[in-house]
Amino acid sequence: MAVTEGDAFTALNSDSTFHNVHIYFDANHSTVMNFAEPNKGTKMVEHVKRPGMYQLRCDVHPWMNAYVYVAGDGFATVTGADGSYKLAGVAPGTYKLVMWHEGWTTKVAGGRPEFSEAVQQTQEITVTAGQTTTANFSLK
Ligand SMILES: [Cu+2]
Repeated sequence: MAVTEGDAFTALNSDSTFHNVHIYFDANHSTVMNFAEPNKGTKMVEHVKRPGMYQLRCDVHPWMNAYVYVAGDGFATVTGADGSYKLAGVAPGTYKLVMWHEGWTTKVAGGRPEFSEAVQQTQEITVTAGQTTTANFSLK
């Protein structure tokens, strides 16, 4: 998911089993917080204060893994199932557009599936007033 700096995101345990939400700042893999959700209905609400990519893991269930991107400039989105995306309300100007995709090949290390390195691509784009700018990325 993608959020903006200062936004809150919620992790709700909807299962009748113990989970925890272990949040790492992805740039240096340091722990930001580690929150136990022992019961169904336990909820963690986190206000993210530092832009960047965060990885969320459950230490109980090694296959449970997610990423949250915190946009410092207020512009971020997640693609739809068909890969399309839209960023609205961008002021005219020239920008660096970054596409990030988590790794999709796995190997098992210590009982936890480890994904390959994320893929990141960058394009310089120019947004013109009253026009739609198109920028496509290709993953191979
Ligand atoms: Cu879990």
